[in-house]
Amino acid sequence: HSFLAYVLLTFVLVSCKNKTSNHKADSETTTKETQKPNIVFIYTDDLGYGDISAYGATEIKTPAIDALADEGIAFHNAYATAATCTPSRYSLLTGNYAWRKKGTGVAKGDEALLIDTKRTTLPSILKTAGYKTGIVGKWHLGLGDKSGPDWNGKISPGPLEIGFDYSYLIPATGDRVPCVFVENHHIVNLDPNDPVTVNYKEKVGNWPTGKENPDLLTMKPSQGHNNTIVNGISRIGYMTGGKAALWDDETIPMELVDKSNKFINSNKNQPFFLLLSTHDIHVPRIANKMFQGKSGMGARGDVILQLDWTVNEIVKTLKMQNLLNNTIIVFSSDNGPVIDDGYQDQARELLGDHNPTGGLRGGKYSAYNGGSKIPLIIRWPDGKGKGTISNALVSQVDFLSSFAALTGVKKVKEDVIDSQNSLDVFLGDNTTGRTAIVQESFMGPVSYLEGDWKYIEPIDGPKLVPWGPIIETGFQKEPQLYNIKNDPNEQENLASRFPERVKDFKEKLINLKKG
Ligand code: NG6
Ligand code: CA
Repeated sequence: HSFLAYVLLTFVLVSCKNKTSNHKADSETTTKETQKPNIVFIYTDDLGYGDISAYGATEIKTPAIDALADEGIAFHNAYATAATCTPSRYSLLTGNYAWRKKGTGVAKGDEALLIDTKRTTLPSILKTAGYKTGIVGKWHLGLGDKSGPDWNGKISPGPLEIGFDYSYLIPATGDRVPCVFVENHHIVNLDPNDPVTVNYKEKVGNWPTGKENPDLLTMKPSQGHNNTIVNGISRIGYMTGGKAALWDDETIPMELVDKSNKFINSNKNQPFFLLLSTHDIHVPRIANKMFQGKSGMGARGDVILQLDWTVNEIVKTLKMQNLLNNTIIVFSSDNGPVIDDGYQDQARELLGDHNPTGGLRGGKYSAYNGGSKIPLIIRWPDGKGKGTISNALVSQVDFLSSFAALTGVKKVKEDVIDSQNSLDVFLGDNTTGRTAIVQESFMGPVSYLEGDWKYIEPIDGPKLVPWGPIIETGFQKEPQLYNIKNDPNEQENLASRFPERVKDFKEKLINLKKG
């Protein structure tokens, strides 16, 4: 009756289903007993490998997230495909590395949809397998056709055109305009007499900006972020209009939990896939009153507690609906951590002994492991792998093919190049994992990681992220080679001692890039 029974019976069932359709009672029982497992994927923003107590943080407690690790498998050698949001999300949803497609760096807030609607996607695969598919939260993959989103009309194409049945979105990021939610094809609460205008080149309308009216700010920017002020916070990009539709920064997580709960409740009688893509812990870090000052670590710590609250709320809902024993919960992050990401929120001053990367070199944006090595927890129904740690090499790009296999989709189309079926790894049965993975840094070098070794391609550029978060980029004129088993913090460049390996990895990367 369980999830495991589902896995075993999947193929038997597929072949029996047609034959037994005249035995209605039988087939109903069978379907009920072996209903495909729901998937709730909690995708957090900028949460580092060292940011949660389940991964060794001692200065902050994240009990709800830790419970997922206690009841599931915690992966300690897991990677997002990139060190920023847009490319990592592109990979998760398409099963391909984002560097294969131009223009998939950090997307503007009025970018056109970056995923080709004809492409195979994670939600389209699950839809084929009979799932109801929903996304709630941050999108940041562009909306609309090549002229961009029609904010006051039908905003399309978007998630609904690439395989989601339902969407409730922060269109780009919390720090980018427009500061409104988009439900399916429309801005929520938009008054037609007060249309929204968005511009990423020049000021529109007469709303104050951070640059002209710093006196009006409740939180000042440290880098950029000095365009239109919404709720006392100046953002990236200019907007005017849509007053009734503006979100309230302090209740974004509650809004996202509410929409997630509604999606779960209304789809509980059939398999569903929910991608809950949190705003936390991205900037601007505006914790709800419940969490303000609670971490003792300033806003960045407070929104980690708030994220933990979100996880707890979702688990509570699944429990209440009796769905926990047939739901897979995945918890991960889109890229590594950053301390000062553009607002003076005292993240650095109040950090204390907390180490967001868990000691890894670099951070968000970086080619070093701090950029894309992230926490990944999978809680399987029926306690599969309960409480274990896996050191298998895994990449988020593999969820597409692995969930295809899990849900009985036999063939994934050829437009999916990079996603591999790693289901046995995600289940904890295979402890080796992938042979190799590729990592993308922000406007910088791409790395190739195989076994214990990591190669960073030589590209000249600034050593530190130029606008000021104090993070090493990974740019270097010379090739870099690290033994990440003996030297997990990538301190000793061994490239000149192992020229053969450098040559081999360089060629493998060239071949991979050919596709
Ligand atoms: C950067 C922003 C940063 C953040 C990032 C995207 C500045 C100075 N910095 O350009 O605050 O928004 O883009 O983050 O503007 S991500 O997690 O969505 O990739
Ligand atoms: Ca991010």
